[in-house]
Amino acid sequence: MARAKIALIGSGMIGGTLAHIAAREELGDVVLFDITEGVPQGKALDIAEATAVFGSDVALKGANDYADIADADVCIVTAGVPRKPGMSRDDLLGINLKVMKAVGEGIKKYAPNAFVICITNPLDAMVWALQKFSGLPVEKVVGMAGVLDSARFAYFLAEKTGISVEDIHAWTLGGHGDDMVPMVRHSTVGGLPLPELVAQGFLTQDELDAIVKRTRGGGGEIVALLKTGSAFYAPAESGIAMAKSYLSDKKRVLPVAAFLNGEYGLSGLYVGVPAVIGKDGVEKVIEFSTNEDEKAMFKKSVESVQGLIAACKEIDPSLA
Ligand code: A3D
Repeated sequence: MARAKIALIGSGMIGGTLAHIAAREELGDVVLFDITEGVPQGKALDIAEATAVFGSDVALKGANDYADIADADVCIVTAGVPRKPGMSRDDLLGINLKVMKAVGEGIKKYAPNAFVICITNPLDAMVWALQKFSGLPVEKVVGMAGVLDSARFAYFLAEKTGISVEDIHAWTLGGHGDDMVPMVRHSTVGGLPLPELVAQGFLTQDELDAIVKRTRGGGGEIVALLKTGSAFYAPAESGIAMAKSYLSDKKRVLPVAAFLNGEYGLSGLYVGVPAVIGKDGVEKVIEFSTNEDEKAMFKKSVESVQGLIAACKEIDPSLA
C-alpha cells in the first residue's frame, strides 16, 4: 500500500516539529511548505538526514509551490504568525485571515480530498475561514486546540496529584481563548471525577481552581517565557494525535474544533467539542451534559468565537 502523504503548510516552529514527529513515527511521506524560501527545504533535508539515525523509511521534501502538496492525505496548517508577549490570539486575526485565504485556495486546488487540521490562531475563527476558503466538506476540516488545552489540564493535574498522566482524562471545551471551558465534572483521575478527587483529599478545591486558571492561561504562560513566539512541542504532538486517528481510522474521541450542526444548540460555526475522529474525518460529535454554570461558561466562550467570525466577515466580505 502506498505511504500516506502529509503536507505541512507552514514550516515554522510547529511545522518543523510536526515534520520531525511524523518522520520519526513513519506516518508517511512529508512535504513541508512555506512562503519563505530555503526554510522548508533546509528543515526537510535536516530531518531526512536524521531518518538514517532513527531508521524511518519516509521521504521529506521542502516546497514553496502548492503543486507539491498534490493529493496529500492530511494537511496540517500552521501558516501565519504566532503571538508575542502582550498580544492576545485575537490580535493575529487580520494577518492570519489573509494567510488562510491563500492556504485554502491552495488546498482546494491540489489536495481537495485531504483531512485538514488547522492550528493557526485565532483558532476557532481561522478554521472556520479555512473551511470556507477551501470549500472542503466541514467534516474534513477541523481545528486543533482542545487536545492541547486538555493536555495542559491533564499535565497540571498529574503534577499536583502525583498520578500518571496516562490515567488522567481531562477535557476542555469551547473556544481556544482564555475563556475556554475546562470540564471539571467530566474530567477524571483514575476514573474519579475531579469533584470526587477533591472530596477524597487528593487535592484541595483551591488547588483545583488554580489548575483550571493555569490551564486557561497555559498558552500565555509559555509565550511569556519564550518571549519570541508561542508553544510548539505540545501543539505539534496534539496535531499528530489527530492525524493518526484519521490515518489509521482509530476513532479516538478527541476535543477538537468541529463544525456544529445543531449540537450543543449551535450551528454554522466551529467550537471545541469532543468528537470521534476516523477515516471520514469528524464522524460524530459527543455531547456532554452541562449544568447551569458550565452552560454559562460555554455561552461566553462561544460569544467570543462569534465575535471573531463577525470580525472576519467585516475584513473579508466574501465570507459573509
Ligand atoms: P512560526 O514559527 O512563525 O511559523 C509560521 C510559519 O508560517 C512561518 O515559517 C512563516 O513563514 C509561515 N507563513 C506565513 N505566511 C504564510 C503563507 N501565506 N503561506 C505559507 N506559510 C506562511 O509560528 P508557529 O509555528 O510557532 O505557530 C504557527 C501558528 O500556530 C500561529 O498562528 C500560532 O499562534 C498558532 N498556534 C496555535 C496553537 C493552538 O493551540 C491553536 C498553539 C500554538 C500556536
